[in-house]
Amino acid sequence: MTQPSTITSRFLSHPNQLGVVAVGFNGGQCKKGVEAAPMALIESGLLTQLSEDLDYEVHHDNIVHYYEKDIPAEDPDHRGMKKPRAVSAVTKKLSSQVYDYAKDGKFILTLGGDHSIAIGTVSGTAKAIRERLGREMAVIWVDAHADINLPETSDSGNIHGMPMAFLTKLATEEKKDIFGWMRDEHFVSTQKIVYIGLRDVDRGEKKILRENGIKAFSMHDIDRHGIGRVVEMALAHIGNDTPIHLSFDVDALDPQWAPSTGTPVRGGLTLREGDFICEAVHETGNLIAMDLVEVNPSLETKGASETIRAGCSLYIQIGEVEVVTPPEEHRLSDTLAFFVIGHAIAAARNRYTKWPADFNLDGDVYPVGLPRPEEGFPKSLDKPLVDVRDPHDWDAPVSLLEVGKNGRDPVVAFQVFFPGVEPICFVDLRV
Ligand SMILES: [Mn+2]
Repeated sequence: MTQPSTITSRFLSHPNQLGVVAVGFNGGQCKKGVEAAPMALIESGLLTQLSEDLDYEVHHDNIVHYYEKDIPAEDPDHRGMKKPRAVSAVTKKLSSQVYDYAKDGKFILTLGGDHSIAIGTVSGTAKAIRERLGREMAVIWVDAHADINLPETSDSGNIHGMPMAFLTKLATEEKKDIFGWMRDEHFVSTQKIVYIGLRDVDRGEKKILRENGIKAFSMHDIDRHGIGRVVEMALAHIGNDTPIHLSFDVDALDPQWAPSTGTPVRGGLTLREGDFICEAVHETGNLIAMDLVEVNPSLETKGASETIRAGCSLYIQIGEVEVVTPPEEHRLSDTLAFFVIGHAIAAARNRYTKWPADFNLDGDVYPVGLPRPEEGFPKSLDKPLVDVRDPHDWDAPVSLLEVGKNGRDPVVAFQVFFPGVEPICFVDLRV
């Protein structure tokens, strides 16, 4: 049930225009297949969905870039880094591609590729934001890994484990053809980056995070506080007046949802938690760019389409959310719930066309979590029939999930979306 975004963007002059860069690059790691992800995402209808369902004006050159011409023939290891010149040349080019869209105030979507490409995407948006707004940008890095190894602390030498180090200037290199192209305008501050989803951090990386006071929320923190609170804390750390670049590594998700990725780690985010991060960050009005990386359709081919679908789901969250007034303490009070539900019932009675100006709540309403078995609750709530949302006099998004029959009585179920809590589902049996 996708909806055009109603979020007001703070930092984009053309928030409804998407600059899309498809980056078929795998040189930051050693497994083939990740270069095929952009095509797979596009073939699964991602761009069509963004333009037709979410009303974005998609700007895309209709090319998946493989950067063959930029990749040097000779590329020996340097300081232990594998394919340093290839990654450097590709990210340099990508940085300027991203910058070209971002300097016009478009929203940037990048389809990766392995995570080394973030050296290009983040540096491109950071430069554009500095020029356009004279501001520092923040980065939310959703990942199982911290990707902040220095060349010297990396065991593998794969640069997809180092992009954060180069982007924060913790790793530097003089050689022009090995990231020596990066300038002050391309970097981000260690105080403006936040991690979510970490669960496989190298010892050297832990030291780097600690010594630089970098904010990181691990899966442990998510278990302890819940995803809603973690995202709130992450956003609070960044501050409300800061443009955000969201770099999402699909390996942040548990392999159950996204098995087809180069370095899967068990114990990750649910797809719903991943979606929530994208929604909640978009909802701030501060999101200016998003990358999705490390989808590798050739690994775990059984799970490939699932992984691609998960990837599409993450992207389309930039349209899904609507602005709502967060209820006190992020908990839906009974009164408020009944108020919302009353509207939904009334709207349902009005053939789902609009909210009535006034309504009477005269049916009993029960949260789905407290079913009365004798009433025969509908088993499946996953088939949306109609979306009861009309913000004209009430701005809580309510989604009618299913209308069925319970004996002779119609059954209505709906979900209420508030930031910071899982969607709350209700069923009414006596509409
Ligand atoms: Mn990563």
